[in-house]
This record gives sequence, C-alpha cells and structure tokens, in this order.
Amino acid sequence: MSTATELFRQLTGSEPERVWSAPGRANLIGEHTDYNEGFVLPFAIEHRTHAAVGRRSDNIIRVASTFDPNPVEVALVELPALFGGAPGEAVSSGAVPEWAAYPLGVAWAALARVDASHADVAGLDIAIDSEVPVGAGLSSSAAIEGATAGAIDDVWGLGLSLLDMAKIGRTAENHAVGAPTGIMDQVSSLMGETDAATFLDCRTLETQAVELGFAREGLKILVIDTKVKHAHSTGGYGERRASCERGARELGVRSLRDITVGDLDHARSVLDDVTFRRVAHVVTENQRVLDTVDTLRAEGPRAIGGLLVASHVSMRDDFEISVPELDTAVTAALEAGAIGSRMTGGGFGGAAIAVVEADKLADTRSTVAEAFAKAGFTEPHQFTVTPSHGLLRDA
Ligand code: GAF
Repeated sequence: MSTATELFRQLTGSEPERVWSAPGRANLIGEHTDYNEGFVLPFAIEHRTHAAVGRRSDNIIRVASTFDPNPVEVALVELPALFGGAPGEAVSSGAVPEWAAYPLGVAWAALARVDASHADVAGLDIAIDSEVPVGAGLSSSAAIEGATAGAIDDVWGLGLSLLDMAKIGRTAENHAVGAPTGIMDQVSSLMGETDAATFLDCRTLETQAVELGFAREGLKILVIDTKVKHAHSTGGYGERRASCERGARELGVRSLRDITVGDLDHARSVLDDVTFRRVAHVVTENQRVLDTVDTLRAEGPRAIGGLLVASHVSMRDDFEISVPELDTAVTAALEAGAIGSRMTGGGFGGAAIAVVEADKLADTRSTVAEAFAKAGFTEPHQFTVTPSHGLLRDA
C-alpha cells in the first residue's frame, strides 16, 4: 500500500478509486532548448510521485499531500478565477500554497481542454505523496503534474493522450504556478521508457525512445544534488528565456531553433555580447543533442562524455546558469574518472549528473564529497538513478 493511499484513507475514511504515479526526470543533455523549439534528451528516473484519487458527491476539489499537514479545497467553478492569467504570471500567488497549485492547476487546465459535459466530471479528493527530491532539479513538479493528470483523466473519463497530459502539466506550471517553463519535463515524466531517453523535438512534439545501454555497458548514472535550492517561478530562468526570445527577434526568426551553428558568426555581429552568448548556448546545445543521439546509436554510451562536458561548459560560461557547487561536482566527478558530467535541469542550483563506470562509483562519490568539504560547501546528496518507466496506473 502506498503512502498516498494511506493519506487518502486518513483524508476521506474510504479507499481511493485509483492510484496513478509519474516519475521525476534527469536530463541527459539539451538544456534551455525546449522553450526555443529545440531538441532535448531527458530520461525518467525511478523516483515517483503517487496520486490517490476518488470522486466526491459535490463539486469541491480537495488536495492533500505529505508536503503539508493542511489539505486545500476549492470549488471546481472557482478554478478559472484562480488560474486564468497569462503564461508566466503567478495569478494564484498567495491564494493557495504553491504545492497545491500543481494539482489544482492540472485539474483547471484539464477542464479547460475538454468538453466537460461529455465527461464524468465531479468533485475529487486527491492525496499526493512524492519520492522525488524537491528543488534538486529532478522535476518533482512534472511528477506531481503527471500523476495528477493520469488520475484525473482516468476518473473523469477524459480520454487524454500522454501528449495532452504533458500540455496540461505545462499549462498548470506556466499559469497556476507562474513558472515560464517549457514542455521537456512533462513529456519526459509521462513518456519515459526503461533504459531509454526520450528524444523530443520541441517544435513538432515528436518523440523517439533512444536506447541508453548504461546497464548493459556496466555504467551508472550518479546524481549529485548540491542542495542549492532554485525556483523557476522567480529570477534567472525567466530572464534567460527573455534573452533567447530577444535574440530570436533581433535575428528575425520565429525561435532559436531556426538558427544553426553556421549562423553564429552573423549572430555575433548583430547581437550584444550577453544576448549572443545566450543564443550561442542554445544553438550549440541543439547540435549537441543531435550529436548525442547519433553517438549513442552508433557507438554507445561510453562515447558521449565529451558532449556532456561541452554542454556543462556552455551553461557555465555562455548561458551562465551554473553555480560553484555544480562546477565543483562536475570537476570532481571528471577527476575521479567519470565518462561525462554536467549540471542537469534549469540551473541556479539543483543537481549534476555523472556517467561513471560501476566499479568507480564509490571512488567518484568520495572524491565529490571531499571536494565539497574542501570548498566549504554543504555535503551533497549523492545517489544513482536508472532510466525508468513513465506514467503508470498503480491501482
Ligand atoms: C526546467 C524547465 F521546467 C524545463 O522546461 C527546461 O526548460 C529546463 O528547466 C531547462 O532545460 O526543468
């Protein structure tokens, strides 16, 4: 029995109708490319968020979670007034606690996409429990959105596709939470496959599963959570997105997807230095994603290390979203013999990943821990992740 089920029982005194779960994700490569209509290559991890749901006889939606002892309830008819703002605006700010804005935002966005008269829409009780570390850059937010979307789709009989659910999750995050994020995390969480990464073209929204072969090759993926907390609803993330949009406008293209590495000399001559470096990161990162997919297919995972490191350097020097703790994690992992390492996720904190030989895992962990201690940083949380399955019905 899951903790979400137990929480549901405490909340309602009855059994949930359904329990769904969705995972967090790590991004192998392709950072800040999603909202530029570019390419990404993330994979779902085994840490999951579970949502236990049941219909109510009224039109109230009540959410409870292990994050907060106090459940939050809102009438379904009040959801549009709570969340009806423009993307990136935290319309709900203060109206509900931030954790509750994720599941409530998903319910609102789901209702906005379907003709509710044809579906079995009613009030709901939702109990949420998450194993995904919060603030570690492993998209605990997409995991909540995915689990909630799967559960709501099921009990309301909405017939949504995984891509519909991903769009609903992104809408919830943009409007209800106020984080101007792209769609990578939701697609990765919902569509993940065992031992594979999801190669997503964020313009066409086409996906392909790309076999990673880490287990077959005796490789491990180490996550180094720096414990430096970040939030994409404030500060640097939105500012980077605005720089990319300015760069595209000044270059006269719809999005940075339309610029290739061969166009960068021209871009340098027309853009200011900072905007150019933001553009250069996105353009070169798109190429690195394509190269990583080709390399994985042709040569296997041991050959992708240089691309991962180049990605980190680009984020550190050109996109400027790394922090000293992330740089220390990457440098120490490489010193210990990692095949490749880079920060993962939106940046400004969170986690780095390192691809390491299984027999070098213990050494790598202690080299990283020592480097953090030497620098006077908080001890990082280090753990391995396995590319895992996306959305599942648990019960
Ligand atoms: C965060 C966002 F949610 C994603 O959409 C993506 O932009 C990522 O940062 C950076 O690649 O996880």
